[in-house]
Amino acid sequence: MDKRLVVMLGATFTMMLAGPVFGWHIANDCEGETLGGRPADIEGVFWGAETTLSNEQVSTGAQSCKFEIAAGSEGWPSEGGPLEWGAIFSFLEDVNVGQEVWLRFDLFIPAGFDIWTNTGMLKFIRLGTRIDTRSTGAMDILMGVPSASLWSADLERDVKPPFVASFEGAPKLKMVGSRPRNDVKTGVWETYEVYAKIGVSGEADGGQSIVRVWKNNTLIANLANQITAVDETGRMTGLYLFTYWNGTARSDQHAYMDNLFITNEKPANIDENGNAFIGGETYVKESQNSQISVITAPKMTQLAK
Ligand SMILES: [Ca+2]
Repeated sequence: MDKRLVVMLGATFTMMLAGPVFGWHIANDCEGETLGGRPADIEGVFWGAETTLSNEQVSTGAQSCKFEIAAGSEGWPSEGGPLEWGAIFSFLEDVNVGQEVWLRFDLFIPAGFDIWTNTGMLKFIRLGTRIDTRSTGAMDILMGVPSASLWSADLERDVKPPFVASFEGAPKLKMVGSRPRNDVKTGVWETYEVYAKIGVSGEADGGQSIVRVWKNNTLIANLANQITAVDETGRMTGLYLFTYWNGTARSDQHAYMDNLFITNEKPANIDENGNAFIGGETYVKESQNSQISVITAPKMTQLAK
């Protein structure tokens, strides 16, 4: 059979299996409404009870979203809520196995912010996941507590990374970025971006799943062995920003978020490694020699001979 025909049939069959993907995006710049008030919950967006529109620090326009948590709070009280710390953005359509999602936002962490929890990790960027029958927790990007040592299964040693990735559906810590180069900087706006392709096995293991993390447009993790689903009905359902503080906050804390963008459509921008990403302006330039937690896929062997 003609080689090109095989490739075309393969592509058509894949499209039929996956079905058409509805392109969507979510954008939120924290503008409008009432300065000092809590932004309104709309269309799958749920703001923590302690969120206000602020002009104390601004990335775009005249306002940002200020997240607050009081000393002694869990942020999302385990006795049943309501959510206090952070926000939830439901995707406009679930991101199923084989599909992709990109998200990016600006974050301002003030000087003195206490990155501390009783697990050694502060919940930060959380992608909610489920299968047909139940929740499978979040695909988490967490801030590493500076004083805590964490066990890396990939490296088989204790490490102190600035960020950690772990999928609650199959927990295993993966290091994201390196200290001090990629540490959370205080008193300045920084930009975070995450890409995920959903799958039950990693690209590096012949599957589809991969997670990438950029900080200030620099790739700080390329996790090609990160699984994101426990079976073929797996999907991502939304972004949970912060939301829960393990062991409760030791003192009052706040942070500012602005310029959020989430999309399932491949962005036109390409990073310096050739990966599609949202990209755009940043306030901080990461070092050109930024160390990346790279877990590479094996070189593709020629498909058709
Ligand atoms: Ca804004």
